[in-house]
Amino acid sequence: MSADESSQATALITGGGTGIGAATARRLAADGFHVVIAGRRRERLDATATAINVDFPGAASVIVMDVTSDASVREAVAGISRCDVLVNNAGGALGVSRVEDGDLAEWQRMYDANVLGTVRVTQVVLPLLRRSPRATIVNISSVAGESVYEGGGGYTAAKHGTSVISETLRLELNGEHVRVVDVRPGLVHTEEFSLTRLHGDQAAADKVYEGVDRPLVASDVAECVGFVVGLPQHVNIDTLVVKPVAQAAVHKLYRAPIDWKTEA
Ligand code: 8X3
Repeated sequence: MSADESSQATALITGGGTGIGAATARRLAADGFHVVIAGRRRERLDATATAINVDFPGAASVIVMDVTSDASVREAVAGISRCDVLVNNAGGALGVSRVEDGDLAEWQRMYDANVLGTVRVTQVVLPLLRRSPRATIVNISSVAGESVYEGGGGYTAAKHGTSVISETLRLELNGEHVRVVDVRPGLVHTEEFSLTRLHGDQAAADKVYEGVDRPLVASDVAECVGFVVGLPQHVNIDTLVVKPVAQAAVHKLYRAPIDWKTEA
């Protein structure tokens, strides 16, 4: 990062190459942040940064980071001299098996990314955040961090872990100026979430959203992140649960058209 960039408020977004992470990077860039987009896949990171830089010249840079690796996180964060906002977004779901036949390797990977990844990045970035008057940690959890459903055990266990970290950290940082926000989205139609969870089965991934009139999209969640970050520093939204209107509860999904009384 150049000297110029370090004078600008900076947001680090993990899992920033696609989906909610990429949309959040775009939203925070629009709000005047320099956004450091972190993730494993350089091509995706570059494509996202390039698109953001077209609209907000110079706003985005990329950093290759695997949140499941101590060395990778340390090396990546060593290249950052300023961080005002950390968005721990990297994570995701693998599989929909029942507890009795869940693939423990998948459970392990979900725990590593959603739980330990969040902790690992937070530990390394916290010293930078503490120097910022806008210090904010936004953890992207899920409604799976507060509810459970059949076939969701591995993911719900991991996301409960993510949410519990937010709650614990907020207690531990009490007395400091650092905000800790847990964002819990429900059904969000992104390119990769369900496809990854369902091991690349596009037809099965499409079925997740079938008939749902206006599931959330990544930019809806990004809007929520922009909102919580943009509030005055003394205002901490502890938990922000956001679902599409069609999803009244994690298992209550309306799969038919809704009369919106207005154009889409
Ligand atoms: C994704 C929401 O309902 O698939 O975080 O668990 S759900």
